[in-house]
Amino acid sequence: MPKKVAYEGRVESWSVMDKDGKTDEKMMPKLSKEQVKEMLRWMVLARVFDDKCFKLQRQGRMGTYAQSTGQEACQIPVALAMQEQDWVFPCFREHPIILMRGFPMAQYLWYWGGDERGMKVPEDVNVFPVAVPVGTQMLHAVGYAWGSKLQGKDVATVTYFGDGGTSEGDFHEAMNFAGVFQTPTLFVCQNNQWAISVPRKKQTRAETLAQKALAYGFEGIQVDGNDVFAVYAAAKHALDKAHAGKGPTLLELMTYRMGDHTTSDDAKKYRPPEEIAYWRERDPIDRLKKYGKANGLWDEGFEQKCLDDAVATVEKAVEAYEAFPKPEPEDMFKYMYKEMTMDLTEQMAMLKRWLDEERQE
Ligand SMILES: Cc1ncc(C[n+]2csc(CCOP(=O)(O)OP(=O)(O)O)c2C)c(N)n1
Ligand SMILES: [Mg+2]
Repeated sequence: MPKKVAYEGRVESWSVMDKDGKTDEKMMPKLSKEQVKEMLRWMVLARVFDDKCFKLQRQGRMGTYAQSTGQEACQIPVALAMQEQDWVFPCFREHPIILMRGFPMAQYLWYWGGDERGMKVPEDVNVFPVAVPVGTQMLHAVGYAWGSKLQGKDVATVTYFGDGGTSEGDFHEAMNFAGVFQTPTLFVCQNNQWAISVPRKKQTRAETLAQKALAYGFEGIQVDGNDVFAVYAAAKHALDKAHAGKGPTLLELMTYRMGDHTTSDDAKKYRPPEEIAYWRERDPIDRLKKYGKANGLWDEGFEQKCLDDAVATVEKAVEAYEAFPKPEPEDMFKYMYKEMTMDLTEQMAMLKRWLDEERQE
């Protein structure tokens, strides 16, 4: 007799630490005290960096900037779980992981200052350039992982994207390819609830984003993205699998974009204050601090030292960034391709004429 069997399509949801910093010992990943402190230091540095960039933009010292505040726990533990030879394929809100993976801070600021030369990634930094077009980087990550696999190299790739990014064709193509070819890829979806002014519920009718992995034949896990321990445990699990030749994983990290979409946005126009208050209570740094205090890893002295060191590092990088050579307006045409196309040549000539006229007036 044929039977009807309901397809549940449910995914696991992982959390280790509650909003008051209490952990579930059964779920707690193995981490040394020094590793926990390292995560705290990096999260504080990322927050200080973010705050400084916002101010630099407001002072006219930097270009449009996308803040990462509130999403630090989606990134710092992943960097810690990665092996040295692994690669990150970011979108545009991944400052914490990009910096922790060794991208020089002053050079990174150079890029956000509007100069593409900043994205000439140093040879020894396994990070792909920032991808502003939503979704493209996922395909790059899968392609790189597949190439490495064919070459017999033990390399995993980690790609970041947002809840909005899951509506792009690139996401589905990358996920399908990764599933079919079992590439060592970790897909990290930072579900920060909004894609500019579009809420998560308008991206998909599906209950979770994590379950999308099931359709492509691999594991998807929903994770509390403001809980460093849950993110570390899930990333380690996925990366261990990738390195063991067991294919890709999708993590949906539940988090919140605490700031505006970018410095060109005003989120007050579309987000209720209660929602922000709810997430502020779940701030990933505060939660880890509470854990640290209760477990003898955090006190006022340590907090002050973390802050002082972070401010000094960021100020030094800003000074170096502002001393870099400024681009000429023509550079934006020259930089695009190895050889300029006819269109670009014409456009550059037009701009030159216009600038010459301006200078004469
Ligand atoms: C292909 C493409 N379409 C549209 C945009 C404009 N845009 C930039 S960010 C963004 C929303 C992205 O939302 P999400 O993926 O959730 O990432 P988040 O900004 O929340 O981190 C859009 C529509 C773009 N950069 N690229
Ligand atoms: Mg989003």
